[in-house]
Amino acid sequence: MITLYSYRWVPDFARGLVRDLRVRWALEEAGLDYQEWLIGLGDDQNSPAYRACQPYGQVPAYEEGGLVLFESGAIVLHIGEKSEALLPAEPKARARAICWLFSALNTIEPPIQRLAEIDLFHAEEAWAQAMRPEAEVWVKKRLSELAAALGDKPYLEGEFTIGDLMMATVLQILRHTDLVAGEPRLQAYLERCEARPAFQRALRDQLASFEDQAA
Ligand SMILES: N[C@@H](CCC(=O)N[C@@H](CS)C(=O)NCC(=O)O)C(=O)O
Repeated sequence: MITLYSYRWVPDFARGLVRDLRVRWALEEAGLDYQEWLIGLGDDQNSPAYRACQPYGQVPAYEEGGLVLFESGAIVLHIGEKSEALLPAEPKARARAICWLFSALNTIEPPIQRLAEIDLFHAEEAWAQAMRPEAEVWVKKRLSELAAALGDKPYLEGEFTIGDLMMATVLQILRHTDLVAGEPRLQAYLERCEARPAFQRALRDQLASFEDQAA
């Protein structure tokens, strides 16, 4: 049985964004069952047992038959290798899908994460207010370039892959802004990804895990 480590509770602004959602979504697309192992912020993250799974005390972590993985990109790639619903079998198409997975994590997520940290954690601080305009310029530049690469295709390579899964979850980090809406093709792309039944199940289950604990 696959075990997915995620948080028992997070503040409202993070619900639906915590990166275990990427893993839940991949598992749903692949049709694989899993069990949740919910950890608390603080002591559980810092316990030696959890650090053995995830060296930085973050989520997600993943265990399957004695294999322990961390980093959402590595986990989603591992799941992708089990299902052509996520990674095409044809070698060039497969390599392109992996290319987009890395692009989401290495080129698109860093400027988006920087802007989100300014807005969500440091909005009142002078250094953040000074940096924000430049941070937004970089996000807009990358979104515009991404929209151009997407063009009129439904997904980045035509068919849905792990590259789209990761890109959509990265774009979601901007949900507190109107920056994605500023690129209508990207907005439609994100809505297309989010309309997938597998995404809806993954989101429902992440949110339910928080609600269960609050009950
Ligand atoms: N690069 C990691 C980032 C994981 C990450 O940032 N997880 C957040 C939740 S979305 C977390 O656990 N933050 C708490 C911390 O860093 O201590 C991945 O993609 O898995």
